[in-house]
Amino acid sequence: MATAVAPRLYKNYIDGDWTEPRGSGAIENRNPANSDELVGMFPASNAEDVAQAVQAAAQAYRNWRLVPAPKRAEIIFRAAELLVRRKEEFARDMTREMGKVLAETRGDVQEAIDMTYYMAGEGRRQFGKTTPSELPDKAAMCVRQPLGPCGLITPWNFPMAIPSWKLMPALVLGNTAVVKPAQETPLSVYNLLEVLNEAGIPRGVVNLVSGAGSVCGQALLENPGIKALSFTGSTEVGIRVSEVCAPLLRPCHLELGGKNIIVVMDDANLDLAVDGCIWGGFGTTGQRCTAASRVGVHKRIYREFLDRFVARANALSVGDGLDPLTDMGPAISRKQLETVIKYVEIGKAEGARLVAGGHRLEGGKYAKGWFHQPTIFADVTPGMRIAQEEIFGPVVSVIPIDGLAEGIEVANGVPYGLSSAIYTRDVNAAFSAMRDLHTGIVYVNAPTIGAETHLPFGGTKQTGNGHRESGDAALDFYSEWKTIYVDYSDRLQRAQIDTAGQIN
Ligand code: UN1
Repeated sequence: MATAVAPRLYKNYIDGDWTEPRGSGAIENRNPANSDELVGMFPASNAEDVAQAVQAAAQAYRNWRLVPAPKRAEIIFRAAELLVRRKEEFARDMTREMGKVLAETRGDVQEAIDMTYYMAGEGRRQFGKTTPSELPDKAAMCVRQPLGPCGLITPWNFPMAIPSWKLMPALVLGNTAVVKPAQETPLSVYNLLEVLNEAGIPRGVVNLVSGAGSVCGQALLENPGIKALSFTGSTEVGIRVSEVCAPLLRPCHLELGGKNIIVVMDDANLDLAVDGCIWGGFGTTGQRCTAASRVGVHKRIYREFLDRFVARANALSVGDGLDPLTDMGPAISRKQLETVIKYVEIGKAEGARLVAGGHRLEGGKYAKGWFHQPTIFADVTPGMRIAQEEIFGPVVSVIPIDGLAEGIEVANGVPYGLSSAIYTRDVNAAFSAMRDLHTGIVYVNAPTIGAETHLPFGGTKQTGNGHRESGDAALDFYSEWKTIYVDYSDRLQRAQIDTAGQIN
């Protein structure tokens, strides 16, 4: 049944006010588990809205950069406390707009809480360096300084966690920000900004403009007032983002695709490995950049592993993420579901053996949503498209391997390098894998998902452009070093030329 009450109309958040968009029209936010449910109507912001938000961020930057970092941190700390208080409400909102199960949306809000507390702590840890100068009566030091208004373009799969990864380090360092959320999941970013507002963030320090990537995202990207840009999304769009940033010489952080693998060795604890492959492959309906979309299994245990893996996948309960009995929710959209269906066809045509799932779920409780069965292909060869390309859905390719060397070769033989994992009880194999897996994140005896906020997050090769977010690595992206020399000798001292400080 269609919603009877008028849907709530959301606004942008610009210069401390919930602001009517200038762009005409609005974008529907519908529940992917039930397309009849309209979660809300969100602004279809245009370049004018974006310009207004960037202007507010530029204006606010003048004062915010001068607020002492521990004071900035107090506001961020209060925001974390408000997130704790509203966790359940925000998790429910997120399941309704994004589809993943409640346990996972609670985890997503928790990840935002963790990052917010962590960055609040950083407010009292903005240590620079001091070092003796090579000349007498001269001091030398360096301090972090903020960059200015940052443009943050965030994805739909971690609708609150990833925006917090970008926002909190930017803010604590004294930057201001304009956030453009994915058009599928603006409500979670709206909720995040609501708590920052309530926590007392000054006007203009954070701004939110909702809209389509092609209009609103593009305008944010092209606005010269933006001094640093962070984008999480596809490799294809990421390349375009970096092309726009390059001639502006604007720092740009990209977090892009993945084709992550779990390598299961013949000495692995098989129950543990199967648990990990189910969680890594089908958690978040496979819609994580870190999802384990490939599993490389040692030939000696291949059959046994496959039997157990298939049985567990078939037993997963697919449905509405708000139902506590659901293990796996829908795809985010019809388009994403169509991509999954397309790749299942590709896999079959390539000669991979379909051993679980393979179909869209329709009718009954599935009639109004974008549901797909957990799907496993066996006997996949490493060069097949289903083993090379990011699918972003519940499809796992199982590849037989004959030992560690081949496992690592297969693992590294893809264009991406985000996350990888190995299950083994052999310490030599584990340490070799830790050294040789060419990914930004490596797990031993745990699946490819589950990164924690206080460590660097990001990947090699086509997964990014060398930067990392999360952890203290985030501080490096959202600041630049300023080196300061103070000469208190009262005379001209020439570095590298004068030798007054020399012994002898
Ligand atoms: C993503 O998939 O884009 O490590 C982020 C994880 C989560 C974050 C995933 N903490 O799986």
